[in-house]
Amino acid sequence: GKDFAGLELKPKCRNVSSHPCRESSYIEDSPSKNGVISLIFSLKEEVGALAKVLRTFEEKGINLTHIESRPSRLNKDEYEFFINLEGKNVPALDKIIKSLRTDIGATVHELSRTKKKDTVPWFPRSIQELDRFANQILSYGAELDADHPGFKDPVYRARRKEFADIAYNYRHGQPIPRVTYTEEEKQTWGTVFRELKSLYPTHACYEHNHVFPLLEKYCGYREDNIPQLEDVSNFLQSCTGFRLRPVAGLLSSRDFLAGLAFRVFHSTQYIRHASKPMYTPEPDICHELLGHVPLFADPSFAQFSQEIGLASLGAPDDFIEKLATVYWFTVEFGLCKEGDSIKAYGAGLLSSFGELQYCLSDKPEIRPLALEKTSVQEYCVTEFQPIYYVAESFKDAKEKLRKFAQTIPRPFSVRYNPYTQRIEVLDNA
Ligand code: HBI
Ligand code: NLE
Ligand code: FE
Repeated sequence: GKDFAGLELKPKCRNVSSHPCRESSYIEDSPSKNGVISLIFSLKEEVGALAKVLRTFEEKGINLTHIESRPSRLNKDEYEFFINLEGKNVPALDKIIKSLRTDIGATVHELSRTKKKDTVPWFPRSIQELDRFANQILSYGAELDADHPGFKDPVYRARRKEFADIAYNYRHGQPIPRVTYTEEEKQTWGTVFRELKSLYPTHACYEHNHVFPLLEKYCGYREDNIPQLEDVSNFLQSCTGFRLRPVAGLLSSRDFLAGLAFRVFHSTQYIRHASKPMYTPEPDICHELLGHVPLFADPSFAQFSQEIGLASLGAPDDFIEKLATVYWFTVEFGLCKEGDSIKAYGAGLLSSFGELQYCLSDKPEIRPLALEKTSVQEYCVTEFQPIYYVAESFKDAKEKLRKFAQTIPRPFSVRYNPYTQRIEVLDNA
């Protein structure tokens, strides 16, 4: 089961987890779900007539999931059969229907037929529906749990449970509960803050350096103070409409990306273990506040982030995985050009004073952002990245993302209505 103490690390290689609502179609009350095909056919009453028909299905390897019979009302010497079958092998089915009609002389009515690709995974339509994600925290492999510096520390585990409870109980619209951080936690923050602040002027992108002083001025960003999510969320709302909501741990990529469509960023509130301030594979409050928040205050970057989220809504699993990879190599670990130099804008870099130095050294490989390739690049989530992708600008990254999003096989398009805070679905079918 789940470890609500939250000592769960990212899986080594991330993938899309199943969603409780995954099985339901977005077209509610659709008569036929998940590629189920229903047929009625009628046959003259005759020994072995039905067996002959069934053999045809058997030969083509089609699985029947339901069968009923009744005497025909129209033709007294006929029987009608109502069947459901799994719509996997559609070409074979077309042949069968033809053969039933011509070789056996059956009358066949197709009651319904939906192709599997028409079934769209559930996604939230209103900002309040993000409350449904609260209990969908991923649990991880035992090997990673055992690696975690806090794994054997009962005080740390108990503390993580307190943070998890805040997130589980949170509902959209409430103020984010304020936390009194311990002396040890403040010390950890202080170390991370001090080290990073000395690197930002040379290593962080322009936008990050532009916003940082505002966070110091308005949100209590200081070496001796861990800012409160509520204050930061209010600040972000006034800049770009982005808001934070507390989360107990890692969400599935699908859920996490869906939040971005509403300009909602799921933020952890706990801090990394004191023994390893330089780098942690998990998101923590340092990562969210120092890495992500400054960029969500930038309008162009905020829009880029939201568009990844919009592209993800109702997308098939393989596409979610690609978008999560794009997110990884941009929002988390992106580099960008600035004149003749290269700077970091990825939050995973801007929150790790180990990796921030490493990423601009001559050790890693650097490639231009190209989403067909970037979206399928494998990566490891527990070590410094061996490869980084460089964007020309946020505007350029956004244009590339838009082109890429057009390749999603979706029978509809979406847009966000900020007045109602709802997703509007435009049917393209
Ligand atoms: N969940 N809480 C949280 N924070 C993240 O940064 C996060 C996540 N779930 C998935 C995820 N990141 C990545 O898979 C992205 O690639 C989407
Ligand atoms: N490695 C980052 C850090 O130490 O802050 C966190 C990355 C979270 C994806
Ligand atoms: Fe992150």
